[in-house]
Amino acid sequence: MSGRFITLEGSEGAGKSTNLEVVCKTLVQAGIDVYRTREPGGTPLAEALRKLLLAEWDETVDGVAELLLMFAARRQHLVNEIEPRLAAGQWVVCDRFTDATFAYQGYGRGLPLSYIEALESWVQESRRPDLSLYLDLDPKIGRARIADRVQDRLEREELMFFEAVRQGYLARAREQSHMHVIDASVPLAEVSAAVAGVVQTFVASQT
Ligand code: Z5A
Repeated sequence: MSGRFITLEGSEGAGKSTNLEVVCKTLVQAGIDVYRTREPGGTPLAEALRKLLLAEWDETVDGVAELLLMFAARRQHLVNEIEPRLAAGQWVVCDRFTDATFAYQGYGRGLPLSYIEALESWVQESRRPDLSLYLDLDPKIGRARIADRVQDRLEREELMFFEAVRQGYLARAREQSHMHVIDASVPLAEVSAAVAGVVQTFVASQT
């Protein structure tokens, strides 16, 4: 049997890194062989593209150029890591995937969603996440949580950008059945319990 593809999404400060551990631990406890990875990144070339994407430049970074770099990294990651592992029966847990592209480049940057849909079909063929957990948080609260962190090019965007990103995720969650919204404004233990619950229900539905 092929593996399952699970992704975790959220705005900055929503607790993504912390809860990725919870997703992996819940799967391991269920006896599942898990591979953890992230986007942009996940292979040497894709990690190099991540560095370029998050770096500051002495020029405006064009939104379409940013979008194409995201998908170039994604293609490399899919072909060299994600697809072979899923085919071998391993479950892949990925920190962000294409729902992030719809939210950040689509709703945040204002690029036409049709560009992203076309790239999604070309680059990913039929691959889509089987389950995606979106940690939802008011960006003002998220910003406060990561105030002491050195910020990269994307994290330095205005609050308005992150409000649009959040609306993008919520719009997608209304349309896409693979997405589950989790309230990330409550204490971490409660968020993690909700994350573990969704993962356990998903595992039970697959066996
Ligand atoms: N990006 C894109 O634009 N397009 C794409 O297609 C893709 C990505 C795939 C890098 O991603 C950037 O790439 C990202 C989107 C863009 N840019 N932004 N902004 P990333 O995933 O590496 O970036 P990140 O959002 O900064 O990830 P992160 O650090 O893993 O997320 P986090 O949610 O901030 O994680 P955290 O470290 O677990 O939590 C932050 C702090 O909050 C920490 O001190 C926790 O202890 C605290 N926390 C967490 N939960 C709680 C609760 N419930 N209560 C109180 N405090 C909490």
